[in-house]
Parts: sequence; C-alpha cells; structure tokens
Amino acid sequence: RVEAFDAVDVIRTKRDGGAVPEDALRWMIDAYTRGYVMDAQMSAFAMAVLLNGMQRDEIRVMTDAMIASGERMSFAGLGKPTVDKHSTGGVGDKVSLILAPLVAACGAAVPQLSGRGLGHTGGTLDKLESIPGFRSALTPDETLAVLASAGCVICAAGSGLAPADRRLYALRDVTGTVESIPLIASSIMSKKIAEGTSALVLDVKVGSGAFMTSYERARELAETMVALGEEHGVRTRALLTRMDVPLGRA
Ligand code: IUR
Repeated sequence: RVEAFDAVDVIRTKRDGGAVPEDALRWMIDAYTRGYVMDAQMSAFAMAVLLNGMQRDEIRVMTDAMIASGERMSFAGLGKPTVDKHSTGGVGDKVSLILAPLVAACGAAVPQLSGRGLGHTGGTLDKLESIPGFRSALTPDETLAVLASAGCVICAAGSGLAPADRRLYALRDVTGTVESIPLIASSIMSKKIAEGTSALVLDVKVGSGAFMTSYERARELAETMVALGEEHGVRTRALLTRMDVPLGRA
C-alpha cells in the first residue's frame, strides 16, 4: 500500500502552528487506526495540537475522521427519543446513576455508553466495576435489549465505536495531552455522534478539579462541542458546572 501522506509532515505542520489540510488530517486518523502511524508519532501530534490549537474546521474534520474509524449505532428502531449526557470529567461524580432512570421515567431512552477515568478524573465504568459482579461489557444486542426493557443502559462503549479515540484517549492519558479543547471536543463528540443519540446534554466542568480551570476556556469547550453536535444533527445543550470540590461525600 502506498501511503498518501507522511506523518512527520503532518506533525511538523501542527508543530509550526499551521492548519492541517483536510485530506491529510483524515489520513492521519485513518492511518493511526490501521496501525501505520505509531503511538510515538500520534503523541507528538497530540502535543502539537495541545500547544498550538486547531481551527474549528480542523476540529470538525478530526471528529468526522474519528467517527469514520469505526461503526455507527442506531437506536431508531426503539420508537422513542434518545437522550444521553456526558461530563468532561470530574471527581466523585455519580450523577448518571440517578439521572439516567429519571430521564427514562419521562419516556426517553438513555443509551449511556460510558468510559474510563482520564487523568485524575473518575470514569463511570471504573466506578461501576467496583461493584462485585457488575458486567459493563455488553454486546450491541444486549445493550439494545436492556435499553428497550429498562429505558436506560449504562455500559462500556463497544470496541467498534470510534476506535481511533479509544487509542488516542489512552495515549493522551500518559503523555500530558488531556487538557486540549480540540482533543477533548473531538474525543467526546465522535463517540456521542457514533453512538447515535438524538439529543445530548453536556456537563462541562470548570474549576480546580476540572481539565478546564478557567470559565473562558470551559465556555469555549462547551461552544465547540455544541457546534459539533448540531452540525451532525444531534440536539446538543451544555451546562457549565463547578468542579472545585469532590461531588458528594466520597
Ligand atoms: N471524556 C472523553 O470521552 N474524552 C475526553 O477527552 C474527556 C472526557 I476530558
């Protein structure tokens, strides 16, 4: 196979503060998913993005490319509106456990495909798996069956959903590249759009325990994610909430 682009060129473009052309950016994500672009190269690219940022168009292309790296789910057959929520990461957050059944009781279906902890923040799955016997890995058929019978499901996002993000997420965790608006926005929104929810509420954390410590940066992250959702036909709303102390008692 002859590769259309060179990872080092893409890294250099971003390192020098430029915008990566659409076809090169799509290639970079695809080649990373295929294993052609190495973790070391993706780490360098992620750090260049963290330091130099991305234009809105680049963030949209990056998100599209991460969606295209895997499968897209559909809950259209349920005959109910689907609503999900996502938090940008906090400490002691247990909102989903209460919120998902509350929203289900209102008649919507809540497909909460959840993730692991990132940096110092807790992951919904890690918390649930601390309960002996809890099984978070459901097949797509099991996910649908639980959703249809209970109205809500909290389980692991399957490995087929945005696999490019799956790898990049783990890489960011160990390379100091979590706190980047383009990387957070494309990570969260690629999974939520691929998941197929029709509406989404974002809990964007701000404060000393959040990845966005200033109100201005949290607001920019929220606006970026809302725009990505709306562009992909997902009704998206965001709330900025304080994350200066652990939520709850523990
Ligand atoms: N949750 C995600 O799925 N991705 C991220 O980058 C963050 C939280 I921060």
